[in-house]
This record gives sequence, structure tokens and C-alpha cells, in this order.
Amino acid sequence: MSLQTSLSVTEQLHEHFDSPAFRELVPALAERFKEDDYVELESFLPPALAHRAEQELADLYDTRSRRRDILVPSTGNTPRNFSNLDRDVLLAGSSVIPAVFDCPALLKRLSEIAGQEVLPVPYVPEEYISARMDRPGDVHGWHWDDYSFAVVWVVKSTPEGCGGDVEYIPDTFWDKENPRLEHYLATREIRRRHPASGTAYLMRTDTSLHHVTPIAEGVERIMVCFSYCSLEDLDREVTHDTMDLLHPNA
Ligand SMILES: O=C(O)CCC(=O)C(=O)O
Ligand SMILES: [Fe+2]
Repeated sequence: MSLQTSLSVTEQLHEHFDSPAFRELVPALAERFKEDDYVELESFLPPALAHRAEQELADLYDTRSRRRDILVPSTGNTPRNFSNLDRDVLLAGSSVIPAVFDCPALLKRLSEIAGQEVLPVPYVPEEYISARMDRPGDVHGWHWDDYSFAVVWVVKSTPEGCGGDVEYIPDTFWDKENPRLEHYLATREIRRRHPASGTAYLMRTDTSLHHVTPIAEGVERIMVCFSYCSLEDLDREVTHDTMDLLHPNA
């Protein structure tokens, strides 16, 4: 038996995120994150674990996913059109995704990159979720997240030019009563990114207005979103309107 297969998922993740190769990337990522409120972590998971998680997700999308086609009032009635998996389904059906969320070495690296403590969110249904866009026009409309940070692992990306782009506007403020999207979209520079399959990105999600652009026919995009908070988040009142609409069974 190879060393790799004899290690548990937790141990493999620890080894990966604590490896010299991963740690060496951190200073440059931290610099970039300070600048952009966004950084990409290429080949986020070790290949064997990525492959395992992909297979688990494929099974879960076959059997446990729910189609969502809604407008979210608190983000200015922007659309969500995709299928998704909630946290409890991922907990029961994936040996990898829950372990990624909890991995102490990952939290340490994320904290170094963010320049502050990055912690698991205190609201269990929001810990990790997955969404798959697979119908023409499927879109994850403009919004902010409830907590400060998200790591979005793009399990499967779209070809360039077929939609599925991440666009964001940093340094924006979410007023749930009056989100003023038109104001931000009309007056601010929109930054566009296209994270490749297997890449994860860390974003400052409470102050970045962000969305995923509508996909073209015949393409598919699958992601897993891990949510993290700051120490400051723990002291403020956080509501979860969007989560409650998108994951009503969680
Ligand atoms: O799919 C993405 O890249 C973004 C997902 C997202 O913003 C979210 O789930 O809150
Ligand atoms: Fe988001």
C-alpha cells in the first residue's frame, strides 16, 4: 500500500496545506489579497482527494440536489438559477468536503493570507454548500455574503467565453433594506475573473458585491463554497435571509 492511501483524508489535507510548497505561496498571496480582496489557489486539493470529491459530488447531484429558480429580495431581487446541495447532504455524502472546511492547516494558511484570523462561520447551514449551473442562462446573481470570507472551489469551470465568470466590486456595503446595486454597477469598476477547474479562490465576500455570469448552452459549472468569518463577525448580529431561501431544508 502506498503511503498516500494509508493516510486519512484529514492527514492528507494537513500534509497538503502544511507543505513547504503551499507555505511558500503564502507571502505573495497575502500581498495580492491586500490589494484585490481576491486570490486564487491553483490545484486547491491534492489530485486524489479532488478526484474523490468530484465523484462524491456527481453521485450527490444525481440523487440529492434541488433545482432553485428564485429572486432574492435582500440582494435587490437578483436571480439564482442552479441546482444545489446543502451542508447536511454534503456532510453525509462526502468524505472530503467536510474535512476541508475544518482543516486546521487550511485555516492557518487562510489567516496568513487574509492578515487576520479566519474562522469557521458560527452558522452551521452556511459552513459549506455546492451549486451546479448546467442549463443555458443559469446564473448566480449579484450579492454579498453574510460573512467576511469565502473559499470557492471551482470543481468544474466553463470554457472562456461561455459565461461562468466571477465578477466583483470590492469595498462595497450591503444594506439589506436598500442594496443600491444599480448605483454600484453604474459607478464602480467591475473586476472579472475566470478561475479554472480545480482552482479555489478566497474572496472578501461581505464587502465585495459579486456574481457569476450566465452560462452558455452545453456547458456546466460546479463549485463548493466554504464560508469563513472574522473575529469582528462574531460580535455583530448576522441574519441569513439568502441562505434560508436557497437551502430551506438545511
Ligand atoms: O460560484 C461562485 O464562484 C460564487 C458563489 C457565491 O458567491 C456564493 O455561493 O455565495
Ligand atoms: Fe457569494
